[in-house]
Amino acid sequence: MTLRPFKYIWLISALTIAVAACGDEPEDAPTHAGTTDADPWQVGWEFPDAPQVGENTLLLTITDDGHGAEGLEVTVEPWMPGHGHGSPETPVVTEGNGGDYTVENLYFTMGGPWEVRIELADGEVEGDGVIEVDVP
Ligand SMILES: [Cu+2]
Repeated sequence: MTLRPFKYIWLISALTIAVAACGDEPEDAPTHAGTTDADPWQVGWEFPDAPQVGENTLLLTITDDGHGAEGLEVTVEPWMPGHGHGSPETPVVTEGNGGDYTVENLYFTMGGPWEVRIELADGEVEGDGVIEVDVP
């Protein structure tokens, strides 16, 4: 068996560079964002600022088959399933354009795993979805 040390040095260097690249996120990248189903709607969500204990803002983009869903009744409730409690504050939802909705006064009372439960209704159809948030 012939050892070729140079080959291994190269491999280790490549791995180091790959790991460093993973941790090097652009500063303006969304800190917490994702999508969730609220059948028949799809909900894109983003916390413009990292979720925290206290008051938070959450942006929702709700679509129906790729089209912005306007005029929905959107109800949002924070819930901590591990402790079986919600929040004393009621979130305020404001509709923007093209299926965008802003949720303000989304209040987490403590750190840990939370659910943001979302109920959508258009007068005929109802759908609900859950966003899971880990509050530091
Ligand atoms: Cu709790």
